[in-house]
Amino acid sequence: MTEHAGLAAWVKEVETLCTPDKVHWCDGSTKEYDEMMQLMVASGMATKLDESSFPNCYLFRSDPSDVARVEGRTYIACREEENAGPTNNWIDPDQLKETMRGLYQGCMKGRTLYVIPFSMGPIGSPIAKIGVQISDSPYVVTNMHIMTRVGTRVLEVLGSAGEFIPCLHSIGAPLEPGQEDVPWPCAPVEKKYISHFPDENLIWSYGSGYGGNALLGKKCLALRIASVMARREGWMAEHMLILRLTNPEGRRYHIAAAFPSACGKTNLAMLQPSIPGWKCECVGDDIAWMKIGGDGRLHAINPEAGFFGVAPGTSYDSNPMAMDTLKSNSIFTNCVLTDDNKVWWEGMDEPCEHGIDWKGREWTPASGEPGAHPNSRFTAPAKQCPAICPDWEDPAGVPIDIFVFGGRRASVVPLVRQALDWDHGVYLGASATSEVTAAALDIKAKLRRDPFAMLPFCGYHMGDYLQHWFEMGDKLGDKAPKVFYVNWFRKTEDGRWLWPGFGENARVLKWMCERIDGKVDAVETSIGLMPTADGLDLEGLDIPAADVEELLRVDDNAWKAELPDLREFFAKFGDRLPPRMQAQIERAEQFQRA
Ligand code: OXD
Ligand code: MN
Repeated sequence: MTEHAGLAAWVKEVETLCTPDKVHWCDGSTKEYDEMMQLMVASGMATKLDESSFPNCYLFRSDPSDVARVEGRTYIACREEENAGPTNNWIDPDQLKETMRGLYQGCMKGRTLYVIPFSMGPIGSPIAKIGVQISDSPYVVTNMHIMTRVGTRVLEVLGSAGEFIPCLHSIGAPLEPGQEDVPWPCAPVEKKYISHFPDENLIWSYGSGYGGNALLGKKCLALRIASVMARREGWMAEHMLILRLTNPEGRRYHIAAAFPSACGKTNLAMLQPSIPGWKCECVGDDIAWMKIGGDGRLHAINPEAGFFGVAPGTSYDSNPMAMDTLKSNSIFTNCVLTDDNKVWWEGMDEPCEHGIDWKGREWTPASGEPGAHPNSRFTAPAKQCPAICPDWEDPAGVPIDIFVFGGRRASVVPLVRQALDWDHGVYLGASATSEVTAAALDIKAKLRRDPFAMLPFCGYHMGDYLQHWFEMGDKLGDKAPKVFYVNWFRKTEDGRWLWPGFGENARVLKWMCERIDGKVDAVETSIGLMPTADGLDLEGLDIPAADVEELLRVDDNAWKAELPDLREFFAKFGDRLPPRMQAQIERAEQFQRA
């Protein structure tokens, strides 16, 4: 319970509206977690995995209609429609609340209302924020235990009058007396709403139990609502991993990097450098909150406490650190259950001959469908990562030296380039594109523009967001991080990867570090500063010189061909497109015309 009158009143109000059978205030303890898991095993929602291989791990299967974030049902309900901008769905907040109140009416009947006090960021950090989620899903409670800092300590910090962000969540599946429950209750898609009321720091989610729709600390609070707060208060909430790189002399560099989904963000966050003497440690894999510190530099914290990673493709080969993180105390959702009670997914090191697929059906490789859903996930405690940075919970955060943007592009975009200056860097972040699938080289129609990888996560007008980036640069002055753009995914015409990626990406990060220390020269081109022929450390890497040349080639004609589409994209922002962005587009056009 709480001494906070505002919180107590809100919980009471929700209780009256949603009419649960019981109310449970979460204390965040291991006992609570274990009891909740036992409850879910007993109800058939969870399967306990083999204790010797996956100690304290559980598998869940979602309803086949509830497997990912639903961007089409995600709303930014600010007062004025124009403040949501062209990249968000908008509904008038009063109208949306009326619709949702109708849905919430009696929606927790037959269920328990859980009150989950949580901190995004180390409890008490000046950069952290407190949220309180109400949910009727025990699955959500256990995931929140891993992904955030939950419990009584948070209520203590909140005290009797502290500020918190209310996050109301219901799976939208009331139980009538005598009605049998299903393993994954949820509402049909047309009744799902993931709603944000940024003018009052409020989140209402209804109908889904999955990931970012339901674990409201993550995308809803830490990105959509926080991005609005950050603009208001002069800081940054970004869809970025954070890592620390240490060179052989012991000098540390902190990198924050934004990539759209499916570009290997978690892999980069847990990179194990292939180059001798360099060490990489993970601070966070998805979200960075950054504030200007007393030293004038930008300091970043990871507001989360766990990883909610995409399982397929994760293996000892691609990401040994993630594999070692998830082997205990973790939750798996929509993976294959093997005959010996372990989990499996496509791309894991060993093949699986037989098991139960994510839909609960018998599965073999001959089934003709993936056994694990492509968006199947592991929820694992960050502190279990062998490569976790010892300072990952430092309340003051780590000082950021380098920003990296990127996307998945088979052609055109070189392996790495450095922005000419801050404004050019903002332009690079804003013009980020990625292929939705890398299956073919003919990619024109499949490109998704995803500025700063924030397209689904920016809680306000993207034009204003770009302006905020320019203004942060002005405040940071010469202490601003240097900006780079990478593309690990270049292919030859016949579809061969040009760059080995994974641990070898450290070579590219090393070049960035040497650039900021003034140790290596760069060649100025129309698209930015490129490595010289011998700029990248390729020692010990068996890569043909012609491939390196291709990876660093600037094809002015190809860049020129990209510009009309880019201009069209930015035109959507209308008069909210910052003049400084306009100037960058014109600069690019002039270069490409020359
Ligand atoms: C995520 C995403 O789940 O970006 O992190 O979609
Ligand atoms: Mn993400």
